[in-house]
Amino acid sequence: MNGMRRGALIVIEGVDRSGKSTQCKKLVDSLKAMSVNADLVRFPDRSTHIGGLIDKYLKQKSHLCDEAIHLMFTANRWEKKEEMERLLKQGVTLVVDRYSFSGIVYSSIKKNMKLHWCQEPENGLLRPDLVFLLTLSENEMAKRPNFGDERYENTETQEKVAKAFLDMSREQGDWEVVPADGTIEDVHKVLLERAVKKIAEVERKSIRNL
Ligand code: DGP
Ligand code: NA
Ligand code: NA
Repeated sequence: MNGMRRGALIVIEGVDRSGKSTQCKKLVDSLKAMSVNADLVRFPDRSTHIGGLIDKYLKQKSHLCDEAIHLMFTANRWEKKEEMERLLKQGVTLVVDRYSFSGIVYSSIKKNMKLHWCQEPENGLLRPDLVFLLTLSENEMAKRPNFGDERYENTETQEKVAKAFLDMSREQGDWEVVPADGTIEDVHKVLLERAVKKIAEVERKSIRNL
């Protein structure tokens, strides 16, 4: 590497309504306030052509078979890879609202979709330096019933998603499971502290792939 410090790739994962989007925004804001160069990325990115197809699928305005939509979500990450890598190399820390792990989890809980098959097209995307998995207790999940009308927004799916994320967290390094029942501020403090440490740790390390 040249003398430049690279940014860190930090991902936040979790079930719907676990507070990911709120925490991602707060993390970026706090990092910026500390003069850390940081940016928010979110998946799916519904603003691209592929993202538009995903949006229609999620709003149940179109049908796609499980394999086809899986590859759409993956392609939506691939189409951002070059830009993300360029920003990281320029020293920008990226805070990412959902990533490949959502891709693998939301697909592999479907009947006839094998975990290995779901994992394969994610290989070669940028490997996060740190993944926060926000978890909710069953009690707290029941208290956040404000589902919208989108495809996966139902209790049965979300329970499967929560379990699949936890199973996945046991097999990976660089994951931090963060109980997210607490207040927005409490959760934020934990994320900020870990993120700041990680940013310093990886600034001279090379960027890896999944
Ligand atoms: P969000 O905008 O974060 O609320 O995500 C929209 C929905 O899409 C949410 O229910 C989770 C789901 N989702 C996110 N990423 C993927 C993915 O890569 N694959 C699949 N199948 N679903 C995903
Ligand atoms: Na959602
Ligand atoms: Na399956």
